[in-house]
Amino acid sequence: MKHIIIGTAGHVDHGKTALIKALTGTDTDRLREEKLRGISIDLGFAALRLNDELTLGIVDVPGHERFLKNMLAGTGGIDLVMLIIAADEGIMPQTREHLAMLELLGIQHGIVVLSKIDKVDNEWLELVEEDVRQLLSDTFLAAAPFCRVSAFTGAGLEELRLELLTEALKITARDSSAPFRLWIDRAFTIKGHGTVVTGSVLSGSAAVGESLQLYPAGEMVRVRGLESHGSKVENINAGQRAAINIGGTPVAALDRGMALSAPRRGLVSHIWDMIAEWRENITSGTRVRLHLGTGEYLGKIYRFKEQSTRYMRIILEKPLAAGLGDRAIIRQYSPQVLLGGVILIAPSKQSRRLSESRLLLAQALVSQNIKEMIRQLITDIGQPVTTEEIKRQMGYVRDAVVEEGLTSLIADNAVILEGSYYLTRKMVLDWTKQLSDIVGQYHREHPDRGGLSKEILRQKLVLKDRPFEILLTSWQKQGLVTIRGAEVAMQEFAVRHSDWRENLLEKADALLENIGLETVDWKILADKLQLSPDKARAAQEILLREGLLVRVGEMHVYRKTIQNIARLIYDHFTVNSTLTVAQLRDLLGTSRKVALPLLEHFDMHKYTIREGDVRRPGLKLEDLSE
Ligand SMILES: Nc1nc2c(ncn2[C@@H]2O[C@H](COP(=O)(O)OP(=O)(O)O)[C@@H](O)[C@H]2O)c(=O)[nH]1
Ligand SMILES: [Mg+2]
Repeated sequence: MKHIIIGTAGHVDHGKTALIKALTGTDTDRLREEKLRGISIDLGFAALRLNDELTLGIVDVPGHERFLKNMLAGTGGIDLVMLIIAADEGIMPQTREHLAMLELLGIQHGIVVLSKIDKVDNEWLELVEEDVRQLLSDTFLAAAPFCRVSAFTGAGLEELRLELLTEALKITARDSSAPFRLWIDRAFTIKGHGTVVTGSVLSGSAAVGESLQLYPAGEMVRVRGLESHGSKVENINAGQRAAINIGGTPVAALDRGMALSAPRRGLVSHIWDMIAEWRENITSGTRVRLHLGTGEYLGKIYRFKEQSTRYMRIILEKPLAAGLGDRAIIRQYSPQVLLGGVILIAPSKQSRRLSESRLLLAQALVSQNIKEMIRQLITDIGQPVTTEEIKRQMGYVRDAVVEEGLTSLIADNAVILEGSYYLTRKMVLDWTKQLSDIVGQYHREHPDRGGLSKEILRQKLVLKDRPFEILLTSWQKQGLVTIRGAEVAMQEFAVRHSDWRENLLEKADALLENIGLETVDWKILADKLQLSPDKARAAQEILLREGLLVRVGEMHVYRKTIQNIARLIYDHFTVNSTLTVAQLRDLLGTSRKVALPLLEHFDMHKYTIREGDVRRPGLKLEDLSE
């Protein structure tokens, strides 16, 4: 069973509603006010069963310019349009305006209907048709079939039915296996049943019992029941009109313009970047109305720095839930002149410039190159990203299409899969280069340290936790880095560093053996070990950390020297009961300036105990007896 949604379009009073009634028996003017005034105000709905295989959902729109907002709400979801022009009046302002909107919305199929032919003679009819063909000559309707009908006499209705069938068969049905999406056009309560919303199913399908996400708020709702054209059904599919019972959600919380969507699809934002096609001159800061799906959104449009008006940004007064590639109409706020049509790219980033990746994404979008869209989307996101997130940001494209694209990009080596994250090859190369720059510089500045803290590295690379861990593991596997505890070192450095360190520790004792009470600063190390100042400072840090050098006051004293002095003190106490600073000074043949911090060091390590001006033997000193 194929499902197609058709819409009417055309100037007010040109016989749209009468024609739908003649075709289907349904009067789509449901409102009392519509009946009273004899004019369509809001959308009307009807079904036309053409054969067992094909039922058309019909959306009848108002033609009056005051209700253009409603016309747009109805036209957003149609596959095929009937452009209706009254034979007696011919082309009128809304004939042109509707035609322009249909073009901007990217509608591709249509039938031209000359209505009320009972009111004119043949000669006149030829003239009008000539006019209309001229108007349509460079539009999507240039080669569309023409039908001449009268809703009153029934003339031409059979031919029209036939044309509808022929055209509907030509149209590729909307994708029922894509993610579900429906723009809400009405919401009401049915006593004892709860809240019902209606709309045209743009893509996907939904079944009773399923959960859908209500945008823009994002809450989950459950499908309690489904109807299409007044009959209960278990499923609804793309291209069908649907009434969905969503139970407890209060009607007051619902509005035309909201959407029901497969969970986690599309994005919600107040600010969107878009590709524009303008029919008027546009200035930055213009207050506008954006019409997308069944909704109308007020906002202002802005130019990007150094960009033409081909790409612009819109800042809306309320959040818009949309997907990559959604088409919308833009009208001036007041008077409500049609300004142009846009294709949404993505919610805006901070910068007032259009980034190169976003520009490339836009170009791929216009040329409908799915593979390139995916590649540029990943680049534009700028972080390693999961399939789930790519699908969400690709809008309402079928999962399999996204998966195919990714597989093919991987085969081309344009995209790389690390863990469950995708990133472009260029991103990997860029991050790897940044890694060696950042960690390399750290090693140069801190040759004594084993490596850079992981967390600092993550922040410098501007990566999220999970993706960072995954990249790091991959770098480790490639032998690029070594990870020790919470530190990362370039493998090269780590190897060199540890060899050098081992070597230093081995040689140190022999070199410092006779150093005595001299402070071992980096200059001595540079001299004795033939090191550059940087390396010598590094060596000093390592020796201090490993305990080969001991900080005593401002001196760095060799460990064995300290042990020798402790020995001297031990010997001293075998014949004396106290030790003074002056005595130690004389014992060592040094100055008071050196003896005092030495004694303090021994106090601290419990070799001596201070009592006023003298020291007595401490507990630790016992260890030296043997
Ligand atoms: N003579 C004639 N009048 C028609 C025909 N179709 C519609 N009308 C009249 O034209 C007026 C507008 O019709 P309607 O269907 O409401 O136009 P809409 O605004 O395009 O929906 C009404 O008064 C209709 O009775 C037709 O085929 N022949
Ligand atoms: Mg009407």
